[in-house]
Amino acid sequence: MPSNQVTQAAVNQHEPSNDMTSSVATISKVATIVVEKVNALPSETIRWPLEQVEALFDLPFNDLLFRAQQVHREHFNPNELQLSSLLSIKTGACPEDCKYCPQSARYNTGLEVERLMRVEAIVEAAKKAKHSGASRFCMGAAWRSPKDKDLRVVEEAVRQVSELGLETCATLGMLNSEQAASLKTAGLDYYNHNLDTSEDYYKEVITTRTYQERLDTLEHVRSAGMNVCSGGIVGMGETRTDRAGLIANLANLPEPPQSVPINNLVQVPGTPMDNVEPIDEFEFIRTIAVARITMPGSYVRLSAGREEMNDQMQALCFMAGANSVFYGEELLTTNNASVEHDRSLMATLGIKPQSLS
Ligand code: SAM
Ligand code: DTB
Ligand code: SF4
Repeated sequence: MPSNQVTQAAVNQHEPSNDMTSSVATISKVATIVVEKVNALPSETIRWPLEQVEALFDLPFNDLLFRAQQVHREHFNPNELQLSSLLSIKTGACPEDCKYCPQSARYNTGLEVERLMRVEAIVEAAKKAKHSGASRFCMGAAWRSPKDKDLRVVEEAVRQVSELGLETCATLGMLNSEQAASLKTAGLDYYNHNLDTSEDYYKEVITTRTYQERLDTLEHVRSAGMNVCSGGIVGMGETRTDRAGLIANLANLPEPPQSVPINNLVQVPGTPMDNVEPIDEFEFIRTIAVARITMPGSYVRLSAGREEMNDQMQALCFMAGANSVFYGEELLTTNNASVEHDRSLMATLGIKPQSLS
């Protein structure tokens, strides 16, 4: 409510008085009401207060899944899955210290470092992904942020992959507004940049870039007119409140991300997060369901960690509202569920890959 309406409403509650003392008291009381009302106005719209997201997590499992499935059916065909293929176009030797990541130069994970791939090799991989049935091709680079000369190479790859009739996505680290605009001009459809976890837990996971820097990159991507792909990782030793905080932060962005990857930590020997207590499977499914309910129009992607999940677990994630997966034998540096297995699982469940219209 605009503050002038608040003022009028407040004034109307008070009769004018001839008594001077009482007038001053009245004016001061009105002023107090106005200030209180104005302070109560949110600076931006909070669609999902943390407590409400936590309350969803606390629902009985069947009630939560039923609600998620209802929301899912209102917005999507429940028997369709969006398939995105990933390619690591620049691997390892990353200066950042993300404790989950095998590509950080700070941890000894035995990973083979690879320089930025040539455009022709990237396009070859995209052709294979298309042939396997993917509709989107995501290019990932182990950078803190891209250098301009490297960005030109990625932009050429984006142009050529788009010409194959695939949607394009890239995840290259932090972007400034000029870099976002030039990727948009090259035809990039989606930019992936994850919040990863709650703002509170974030400092336990990454110290070399701030949460605010992540939000700034998302703002640059949104302002450039690209679709935002942003989600996080669970199973890093965070609490349920942290998971609720991550989902609330995503759902309360100026626009919910068009795509929300929910990764289950892939534990890689040599990273500080190897051997953390894995997340309970029902809690993982709950996280998917809460993402679905709070971001009804977004694609929720069952992301890393699928290779370790059995078919029943994946089916429950689809029931909870996941409608996208990473498809192809590899994620960036670790294995994914096999294409053959995914095809057979989709056939068993009567799920069809979403085609580009
Ligand atoms: N370097 C860029 C950046 O961090 O923005 C882009 C690539 S980075 C590997 C993309 C995302 O992969 C991370 O934000 C994180 O959410 C996810 N990721 C990395 N390692 C993972 C792991 N071991 N398990 C699950 N997800 C992981
Ligand atoms: C996302 O949220 N998950 C993908 C993608 N965005 C780039 C990456 C998963 C990486 C898993 C570990 C690896 O293979 O290196
Ligand atoms: Fe680097 Fe990205 Fe891995 Fe962090 S997640 S270490 S920024 S590649």
